[in-house]
Amino acid sequence: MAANGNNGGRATGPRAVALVGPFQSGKTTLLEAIMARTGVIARQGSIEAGNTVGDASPEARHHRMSVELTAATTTFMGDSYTFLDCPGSVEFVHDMRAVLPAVDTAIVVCEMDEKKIPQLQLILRELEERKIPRILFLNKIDKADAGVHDVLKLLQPASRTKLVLRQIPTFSGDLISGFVDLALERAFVYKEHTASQVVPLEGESADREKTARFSMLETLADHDDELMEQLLEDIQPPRDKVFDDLTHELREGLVCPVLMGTAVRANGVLRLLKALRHESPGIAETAKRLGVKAGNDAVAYVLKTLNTSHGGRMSIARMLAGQAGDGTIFVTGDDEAGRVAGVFKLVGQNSEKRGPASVGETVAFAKLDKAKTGDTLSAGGKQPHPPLAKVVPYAPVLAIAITAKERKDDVKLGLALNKLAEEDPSITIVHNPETHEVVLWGQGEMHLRVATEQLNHRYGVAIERRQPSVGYRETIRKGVVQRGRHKKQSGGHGQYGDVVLDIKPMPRGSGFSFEDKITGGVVPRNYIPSVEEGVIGALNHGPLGFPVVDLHVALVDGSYHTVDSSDMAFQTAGRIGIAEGLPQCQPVLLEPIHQVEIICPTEATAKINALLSGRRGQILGFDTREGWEGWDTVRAMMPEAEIGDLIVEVRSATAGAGTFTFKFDHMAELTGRTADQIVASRRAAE
Ligand SMILES: Nc1nc2c(ncn2[C@@H]2O[C@H](COP(=O)(O)OP(=O)(O)OP(=O)(O)O)[C@@H](O)[C@H]2O)c(=O)[nH]1
Ligand SMILES: [Mg+2]
Repeated sequence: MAANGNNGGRATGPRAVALVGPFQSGKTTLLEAIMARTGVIARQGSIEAGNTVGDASPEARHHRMSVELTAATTTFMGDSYTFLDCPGSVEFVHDMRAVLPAVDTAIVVCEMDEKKIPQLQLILRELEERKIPRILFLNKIDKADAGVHDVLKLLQPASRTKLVLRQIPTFSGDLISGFVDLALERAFVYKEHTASQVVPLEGESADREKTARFSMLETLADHDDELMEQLLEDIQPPRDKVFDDLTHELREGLVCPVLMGTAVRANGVLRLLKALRHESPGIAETAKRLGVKAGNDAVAYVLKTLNTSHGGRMSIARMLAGQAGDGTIFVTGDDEAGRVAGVFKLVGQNSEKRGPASVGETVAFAKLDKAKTGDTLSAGGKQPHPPLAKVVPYAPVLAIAITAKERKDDVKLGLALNKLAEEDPSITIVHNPETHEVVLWGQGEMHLRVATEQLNHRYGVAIERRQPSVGYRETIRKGVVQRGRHKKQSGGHGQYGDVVLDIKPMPRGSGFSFEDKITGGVVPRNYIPSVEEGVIGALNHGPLGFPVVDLHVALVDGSYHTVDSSDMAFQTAGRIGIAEGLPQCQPVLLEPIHQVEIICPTEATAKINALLSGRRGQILGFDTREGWEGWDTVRAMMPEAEIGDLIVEVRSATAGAGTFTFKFDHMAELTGRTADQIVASRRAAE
């Protein structure tokens, strides 16, 4: 078929294949099975035993889940494959999203679990939008029952592309004991950790095979008129034609085939590898999809940059054109990314030094000190290659304030945080100048927990974490005219400043303004800026303990002393005027209110509404989410204090699929018990 660019044969060159799918569906176990099947490891390890190739970091082992990308290169029937095992948790989704642009195919590992369908839908969306050919691998068939017949009914709603069931299970009693491959028309029984055995296709299985094969062919015929005619005329299409169609339609993204198996026993793995070998596209198609241009000696895309614990930086990258090895100087945009000092083949955390990398290969380059996750690297040629993909991280949803446990680590912490954010752009670091807090923003509780663990394990900085402070303010409800007098006469040079301030509340959002209403020079010109400075200083800390906003202060009167007056003295007078005036102005607390937009599967909308109302949210409305069947968008106004851990509850109400964005809207008065508590705890902290 012309579509693959190499005359109908298999794709050539080293492949890159992403293992993606909902949380805990068995991706890392499947990687393990593939490594065992292709002879990289002698025996298949397990998540439970903590001895898998993937998830080898202390954080992943400890939490028994993937918390970052694992890359592993192997050979199958003479071809090289790098598998990129991505975390399934939505909190670590950026590691998956950054990998996808450069892969040839994604294997989407999923389960017969209704609860995981929205998550599956999110992942398939991403693949559909990036036009990445994808194969579903229905895992944990060992746990499935007869309900498995409804595979497509369960899974199809998650995919906008038509699914084609390539295999059907066969049973021994109630247990699934094997499968029929509908393209090969051959029956297999599963054998543990070894190739399935071919058995005669007969009896009830043969009948089911006929029906299932017919519906597979019908789906393929949607894009092949000749096949449609053959079906209508009851002609058996030749096997080669069926394979050609499967290949073509997978590569073009017209269909998404579904295979099945049991990763823990390596069942179904060989057929999956064969489907990859024969049907999935290769580097030629991927380079074309990405728009790789001629003109550079080498082009590569950085799937992930990481700083290893022994200090060096490793960049996992796929070669999309040319060749690169020791000494290659890569640029990214107009900046130098660094000079390659070591090319490594990766099998999880094992790295093996090797020669130069050529097109299609996925390797780790050492010492590209400025390469970041998602960068396009190029070498040679007149101009740097333009960026091949842009993966904008999702906005963070949860924050913690952190400090180094020991003061001496402050500088180290700053450096480590920068590295962390370069590895994982879905982390952001914000310095709050008002509270002097370092606030770490991320995608969820586990994401932030792992980030602090990494700061400790990899960078040697022990961390203390706190709730970040809410941006409370205060304002006044009525005005006052207040004198502020500063007078000190203790021998020698005295201090004298005297002002009268007219303090007035202003509408919400107007901030602060200062006005000079002095007539007749009762306060000399040159001291007026000092008065303003003193006023501003005092407003940083109002009677309730917070910065004061939305007020107008006019300097209306005062007096001075020819010898004792000074800038300092007038500053102090201004400060005293405010400090004594504000308590008489009925100060009131203001809290930030944000506009929040939550997206969730429709069945969770009622729960989300209740959740928001329970957190002092004011629902503005809800709608179906445009372009997303089965999803809603809920909009609400929410106090910042209630958004703090909102994500935790949104995720639990939506089986992990829901999320939100928020932006500041306005400040609102807060009174009553909640306000009293906030003020009391502020006082206690001072
Ligand atoms: N019964 C059964 N359990 C499986 C199978 N594959 C994986 N598991 C189990 O499912 C759990 C999750 O497996 P992982 O391989 O870590 O899943 P994952 O998709 O990599 O998880 P994340 O990367 O954290 O999303 C582990 O307890 C595995 O032992 C399978 O085929 N059958
Ligand atoms: Mg995993």
